[in-house]
Amino acid sequence: MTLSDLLQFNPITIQCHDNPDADALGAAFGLYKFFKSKGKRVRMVYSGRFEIQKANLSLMKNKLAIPIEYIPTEGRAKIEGLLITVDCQYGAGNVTRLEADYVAIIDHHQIEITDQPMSRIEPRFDSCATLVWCMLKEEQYPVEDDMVLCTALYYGLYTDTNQLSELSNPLDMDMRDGLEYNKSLISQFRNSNLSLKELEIAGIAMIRYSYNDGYRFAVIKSKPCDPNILGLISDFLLQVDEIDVCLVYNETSDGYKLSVRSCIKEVNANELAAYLTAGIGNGGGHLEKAGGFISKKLYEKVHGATHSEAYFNTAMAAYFEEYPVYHAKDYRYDCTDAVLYVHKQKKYGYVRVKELPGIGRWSIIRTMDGELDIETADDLYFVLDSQGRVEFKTHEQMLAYYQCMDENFATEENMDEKAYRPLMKGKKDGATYMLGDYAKVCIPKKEKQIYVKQLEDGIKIFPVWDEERYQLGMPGDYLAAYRDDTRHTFIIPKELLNENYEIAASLE
Ligand SMILES: [Mn+2]
Repeated sequence: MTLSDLLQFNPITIQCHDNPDADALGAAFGLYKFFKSKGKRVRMVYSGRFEIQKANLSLMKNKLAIPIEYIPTEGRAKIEGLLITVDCQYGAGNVTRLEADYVAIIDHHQIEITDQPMSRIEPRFDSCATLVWCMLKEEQYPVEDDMVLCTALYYGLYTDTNQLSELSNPLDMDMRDGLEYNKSLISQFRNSNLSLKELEIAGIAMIRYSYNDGYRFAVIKSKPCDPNILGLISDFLLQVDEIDVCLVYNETSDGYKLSVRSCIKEVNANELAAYLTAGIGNGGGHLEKAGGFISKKLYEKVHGATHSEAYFNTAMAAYFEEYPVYHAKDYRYDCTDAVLYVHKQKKYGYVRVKELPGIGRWSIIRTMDGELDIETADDLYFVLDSQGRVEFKTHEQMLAYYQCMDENFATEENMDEKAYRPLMKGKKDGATYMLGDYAKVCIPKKEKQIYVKQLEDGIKIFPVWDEERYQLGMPGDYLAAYRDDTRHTFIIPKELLNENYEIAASLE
C-alpha cells in the first residue's frame, strides 16, 4: 500500500495509539502534512484514558504545533471517511477502537492484525517515523524542505531507539543522517524526558536485579516508565565488573519493551535481542546495544501465563547453553558424513577497501544487517551478492577462493532492485561510498571443494580470519570447511546453501 492509494478518500483521520509517544506523533504528523498538501480535510487524533502529560511530549506538541486532538473514550462519534491508525494496528489492544467508514494501518510492530486489506506493516523499521519518511519519499514529497516535520520525525526515531543507540535497520540510519532538524529543540525535548517519579523508578529498578553468575548476566524488570530509562539502566549495569551481558525490560499496556547490552565479543546484543523476541515480537540493534518489543498477545499465545521474569531469565540462560563458542583455529572439523559442495559460478561484486579513494583509517559499513565499525588498515575485501549481503574476506582468501576480474560489477544488472545498497562512511569526514559503484566482478573458483553438514545444535564460531566477530550457526544452518584447509570453517545459513552452492560433481 502506498500513500497514493489512500488519496481516493476524504476526509481522513489519523489516529495514534493511546498514550501516544513521540514516534506515533512524528509519524502521524508526516501523514497529516502530506494529506493536507493534497487538499484533504485531515485530523490527527488519539483516545484512551489519559491525555498527554509527559513534559517532553507536551513540549514537542506545542513547539512543533502538532494539531493533535484528544477524543475522550466516552461518547465518541463515528469517524467519517478514512481512519488510519499509526504506530499501532486497528483492533489491537493499545489503541481505542473508533468506528469508521474505512480503515487503513501504517505500523512497524510485529503483525498482529491481518484482516485489514489496506495495511502497511513493516517490522524491520526501528520507528514508524522512518516508515512514514520512506512512504513520503515514494510520493516525492519534499520532506527535507520542512524543518518542523524533520524535527518531529527525528525525535520519533530518537525516542524509539533509546536515543539512537539501538538502531538496527539501514533505512533508519539513512533517515538519521539525512534529516535537517532543529538541534536546539531536540536538546530541549531530550532534557525534559524524565520526571522525578521516573528517576525514582530507575533507582528502585537497579537494586532489584537478578544475576546469573555462571554466565555473568543480569536481568532487571523496571516498573512502567519511559522506555528510554531502560537504555539508561542497562548502560549503567554494563559498567559493573561482574556483569557482561544484561537485559532490562518493562511491561506496557500491550507488551514488553526491552533493552539488551553486551560488552563481550562472544555475545552480540542484536542477536540476543532477536533470540529473546523470536516469534513473539521483534528485536535488533548493534553488537553492543540492542532493543526490542514483545507483543503481549503473541507472548500469551506461546508462553501462556508464564511470568515474564521466569521467561526472560530462562531464555537468557538458554541462549548461552544453546550457542557454545568455538574458535576455528583450535576447532577440528569432523568430515564424517559431510557432503562435498562447490560454489556456484555466479558473479559477485568485490571491493578492496584500501583502494577506495580517500578512505580514512576508521570507517563504518552499513548493510542490510546494520552497521559495523571497520579498521581499514587491514587489507580487507568485501564481497557482495545480488541481495545486498556483504561478506568480509582477507587478501589471501580472495586470491585462494575467487577469480577477480577487472570488469565493473554493474549493480543495475547484478543486484536485486529492492535490495538495500550497502555503503561505507569515512569516520573522519563522513564521506559516503556506495560499494556498488566501486565493485568489480569476482567469481568463486570452481575447483575449491567444501565440506558441508547440517547443524543439529547451535554454534558460534570465530573464523580463523576474524578474532573479533563470530559467525552464528542456528540448528538447520550448515557448518562448512574448505577441503584443502579445514581450519577454514564457516557457517552457511540454511536459505543460502542451494542459492550459492551445488554438490560437487565427482568425488575423484
Ligand atoms: Mn514506534
